[in-house]
Amino acid sequence: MTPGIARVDTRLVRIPLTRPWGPDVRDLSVVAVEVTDSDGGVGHGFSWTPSIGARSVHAMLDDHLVPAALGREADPSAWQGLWEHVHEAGGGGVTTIALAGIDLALWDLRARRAGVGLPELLGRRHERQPAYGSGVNLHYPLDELVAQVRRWVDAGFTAVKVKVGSPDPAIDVDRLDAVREVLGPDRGLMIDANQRWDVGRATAALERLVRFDPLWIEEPLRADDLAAHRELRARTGIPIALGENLHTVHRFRDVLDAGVVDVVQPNVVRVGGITPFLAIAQLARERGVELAPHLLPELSASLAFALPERTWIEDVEDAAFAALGALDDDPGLRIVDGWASGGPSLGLGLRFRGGER
Ligand code: SMN
Ligand code: MG
Repeated sequence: MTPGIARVDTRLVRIPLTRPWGPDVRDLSVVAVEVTDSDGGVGHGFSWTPSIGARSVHAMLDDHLVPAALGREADPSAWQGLWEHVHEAGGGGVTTIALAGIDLALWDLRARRAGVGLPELLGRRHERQPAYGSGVNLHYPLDELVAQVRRWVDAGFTAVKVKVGSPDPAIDVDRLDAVREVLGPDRGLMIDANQRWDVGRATAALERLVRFDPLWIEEPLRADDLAAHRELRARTGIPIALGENLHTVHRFRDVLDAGVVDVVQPNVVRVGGITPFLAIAQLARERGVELAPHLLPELSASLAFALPERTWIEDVEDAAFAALGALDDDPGLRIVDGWASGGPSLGLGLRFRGGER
């Protein structure tokens, strides 16, 4: 019989970024979640939010999810009941980000009980997956952007992602000119507008940026606006990537049904953990749409090693938890010459240092 959830501890951890993501984004926040089962087994998970809502996520856990979790089976099958319990506060967002902490801890516990790392628990199919260099760099002056792209080329990446959506679209053209020159014609270039455009601006911008041959345009529009995506889909042939701001399998189904997305990018924490992430990956596979997990390379790679398809891993420069010194031990992920390999030998391999209750 599966043991029950006997105890859940949560800690808010602030992690300074060595390379800030903007003038007001100088650290990341994680809520570390530790689940103890009735046999004394311990699983480690986390919720994550870069700049908005860390204390809300912490409170959602402590006030609602932890009390509702106690006594349930210490197994990821607890997910649906916990989601229904907090749904009144929203089907996705703070609720799912918080729920991820418990879901990840329960997967960690399952892998620890089995004595294996997450890729092996899920059934490893790949020793390596391709990784791309990525940066939160719209605020970088041109010389810093070019230097960053040089570092990625020197590190062996065959594809990189840069931000677009400058107030003056001519600036994006100048920046991509400089980036393409460093990359040469054969390396892949992804561009990410982080929801900054409306349909008119996106159409005009993409007409000018199409000559840089982007592998995808990411979040050209507000992620919530399905009608706008339908319009833009009819106006550009550039593949559209989105998903880092969708929170449920239902919203992923909506964008897939509408035919407006070429690459789906669930963030494993924002969607509520591994349980819903696997359902979204399955759905994308059924629809023949590419999957590229958003951020969190240590965890995303563990999942990608067990998926049947080739899957891009996003490596935001100097932002991996291990590189930021946030972890108790080495999660085992290696990113070398544009390939992610390795992975944790036990559980998720992600136990965070420090933090406050
Ligand atoms: C991004 C989003 C949130 C935090 C860092 C970076 C970005 C990406 O949109 O896709 O990398
Ligand atoms: Mg993005």
